[in-house]
Amino acid sequence: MLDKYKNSVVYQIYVKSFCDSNGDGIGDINGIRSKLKYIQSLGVKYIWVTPFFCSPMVDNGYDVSDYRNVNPMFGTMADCEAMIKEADELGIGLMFDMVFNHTSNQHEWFKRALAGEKEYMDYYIFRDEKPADWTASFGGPAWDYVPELGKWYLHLFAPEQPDLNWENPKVREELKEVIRFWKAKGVKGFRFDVLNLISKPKDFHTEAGSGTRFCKDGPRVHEFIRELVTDTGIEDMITVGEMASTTLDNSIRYTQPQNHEMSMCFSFHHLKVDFKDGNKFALMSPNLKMLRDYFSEWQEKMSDAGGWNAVFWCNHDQPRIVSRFGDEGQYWKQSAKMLGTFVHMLRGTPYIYQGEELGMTNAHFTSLEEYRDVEAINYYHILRDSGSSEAEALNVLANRARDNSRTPMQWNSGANAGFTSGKSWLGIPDNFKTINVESEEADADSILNYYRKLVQLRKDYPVISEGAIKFLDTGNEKVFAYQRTLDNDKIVVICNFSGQDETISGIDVKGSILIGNYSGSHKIMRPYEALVIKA
Ligand code: TEU
Ligand code: CA
Repeated sequence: MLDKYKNSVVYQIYVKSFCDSNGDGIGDINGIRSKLKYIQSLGVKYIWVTPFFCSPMVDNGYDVSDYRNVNPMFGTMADCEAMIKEADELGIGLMFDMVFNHTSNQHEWFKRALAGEKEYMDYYIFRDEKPADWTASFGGPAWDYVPELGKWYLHLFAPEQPDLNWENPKVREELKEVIRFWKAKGVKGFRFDVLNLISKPKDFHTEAGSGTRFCKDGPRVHEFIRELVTDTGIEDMITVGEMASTTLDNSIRYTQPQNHEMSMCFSFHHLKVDFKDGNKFALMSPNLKMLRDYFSEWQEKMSDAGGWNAVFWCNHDQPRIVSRFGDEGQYWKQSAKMLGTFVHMLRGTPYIYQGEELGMTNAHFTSLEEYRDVEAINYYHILRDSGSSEAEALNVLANRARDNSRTPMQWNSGANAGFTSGKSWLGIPDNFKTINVESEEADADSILNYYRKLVQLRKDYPVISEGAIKFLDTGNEKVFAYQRTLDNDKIVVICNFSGQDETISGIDVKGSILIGNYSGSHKIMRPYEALVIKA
């Protein structure tokens, strides 16, 4: 069953920013339907659609107020059913995004809890006393007081996102019903939001600190996931758990097929190598040694243990990778292709985030008013309150804000990049005039056409989809290399993560070039050069 995914690639769509079909400046389901043929042309097998369910949109849909109804902002249930059907006819399975760690505070369950109904108070995590001064992911306290009840409730994210109490069997049954509902409608897989936070510690740590840190990989997390998967019969579907700050040992357990938990999981250690002192909102250049060591350890040990990685650079929470680890200037095309090659030749299931296949960049916003994300706006004020100047705070946001990945998909060089005929909910970087689907379709050497080749190689070569992996020593910290082997087949992947010529040693492989981002091959690795050699 897992094998179905070993040669697949998943395309992630952030609904609000993909394509607007009705001119209100907001992406929607019918916009996705209008682009299904484009998505099919990439060669991907699944589409992960971020939440479009009823929500007050405090966290852009990750605050769900009704799991079984479509937010009118994005369309109707009929539109949703048509999207599932039309994608299926094109051989593409839909993966819906289940936010089961918390609901919106506008969910019926939380409203009834606030009204003092004991049954529904037990759907959430209320305490008479505040257990500790935990901080929430978006800043501020993680425990909020409800005077009418004389109790505190836990929210690891925004105050409008109260955490669900998974210890309560009624909560688990409610969520299983949601899965069964969408499975019956033909959904082919699920992404589970912050899945490793659902099992809270028996006794809440009293020390202060990040609430998430105290709740990750909790005591019953594996039991709860296995129960959710087996009771809803989704073992044979593609499932992926987003695992905030998880460990390698847990990732192995989450994804070993015999455990009936997830097909695969997202971990984020590779996207923290530019966090100064582990702080997302403190800038430093990426530590390439840490980056390589992370991939080497996780890829090899997950492979040895029979686990399975989701492999990716981008999503709707992360800055654009070409701006972050690549180059927006002279080596824009080469660096975007190198980053794509590095991920797509790895062992695991690759994810392409909308616009990554074009080399879309960060937003380059220059004022707070341009930002929309709750996390970005909160941290602007946190930075200013802790002494940063406006310019320093805006520079941090320009590099780290989640809005960077949420600017509209750039379809063409026309008004609003072809995203909407109205006023876009979020700004669009000026480079849409050259970085867009239409111009890259016309360029045989574009990043778009290079990504199409990467996706096809995974289908054509079992050594890529199934092979063992071993990282190689290049004698140069800025140049990563690994080999993939399967029976007598072997490929060697060499990627230069720097913008300079780099020499390597110790790698002497003869063979044909399967794919590369420069013509021919040289003794040295050119700036951001990627080379895949079929030995
Ligand atoms: O993200 C989980 C999470 O930890 C994010 O806060 C992310 O790691 C962080 O923003 C990176 O700096 C998931 C969803 O992907 C995110 O969009 C939601 O805001 C969050 O959960 C709460 O549902
Ligand atoms: Ca719309």
